[in-house]
Amino acid sequence: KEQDPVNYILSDYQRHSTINTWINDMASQYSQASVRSVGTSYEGRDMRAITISSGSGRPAIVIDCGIHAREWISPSTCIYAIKNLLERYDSDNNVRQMVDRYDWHFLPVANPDGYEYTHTSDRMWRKNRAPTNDWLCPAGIDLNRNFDIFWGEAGVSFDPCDDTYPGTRGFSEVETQAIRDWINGISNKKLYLNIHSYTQLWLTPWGYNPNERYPADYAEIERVGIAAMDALEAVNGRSFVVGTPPDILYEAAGGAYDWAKAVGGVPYSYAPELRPATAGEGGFILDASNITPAGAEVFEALRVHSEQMQ
Ligand code: ING
Ligand code: ZN
Repeated sequence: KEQDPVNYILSDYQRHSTINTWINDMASQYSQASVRSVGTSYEGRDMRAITISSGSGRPAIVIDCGIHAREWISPSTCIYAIKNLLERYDSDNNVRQMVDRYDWHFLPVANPDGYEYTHTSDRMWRKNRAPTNDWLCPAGIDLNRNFDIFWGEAGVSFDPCDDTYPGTRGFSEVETQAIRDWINGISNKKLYLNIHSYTQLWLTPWGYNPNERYPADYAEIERVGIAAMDALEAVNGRSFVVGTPPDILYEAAGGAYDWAKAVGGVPYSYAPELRPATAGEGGFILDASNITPAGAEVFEALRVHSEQMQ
């Protein structure tokens, strides 16, 4: 693993420090890649992002993974995309087009404290590890309920012991502040993905909006999403459903992708739920043999997004 971190990286789910080291390795190996720190988690971990760009003035695609700690297939899929965009740039015309058309910004582990906690203490942890005001449940805010967009209005519990505890106010957490500032610092954004697992959905906006059921440009968001899911399904035969959380899952306010579209100004914004389809297949605890096939099918969806967005 020390000798060949580049090929080791997709063989299993990796620890946060291994992923951060790998990000630096990729940036030192490939001229199109550059690293930046977007912030520091509550427990002091570096939230490290990577940008892939072959020129200047391109529109941007922004993708974060692992905002929920236990959804391990999400960070591995970000890693797959970074690796393939860089390694296939010279040999694959489709990949070259993806990189020549867009600047790609990835944050592979958006919740590093929670992610490490799922490796060391509780595999089913979802939230971050910052303190609450409840001595019975002294830590854990749901970062995907903590964005300041209809904060706390739906799909949350104000009991700090619960998985959907949204904190005491929008953007109370250093991790959501860092994600917000990272997105705000990128210009000309076209696509934002906030990647989760599981149940095989490609969620469209809005997760919650008391003023309108669908954004005004919903038909276009749905069109590209369906085209991307046709390509995803063609890779390994797994089907994904496109739709809004209130229509096909449950409504929830304070989510990253609602904020990215409504306030961050990103026109195409989705919250994918990756494999598996069901709890019976493992749910959040998905065998590592899924890393490469899940990465490959999502990569095809990314290719179609990059080709079809107007
Ligand atoms: N699912 C998402 C969640 O945060 C979601 C689904 C995303 C709903 C965005 C509404 C808005 O609950 C998982 N698995 O976390
Ligand atoms: Zn999630």
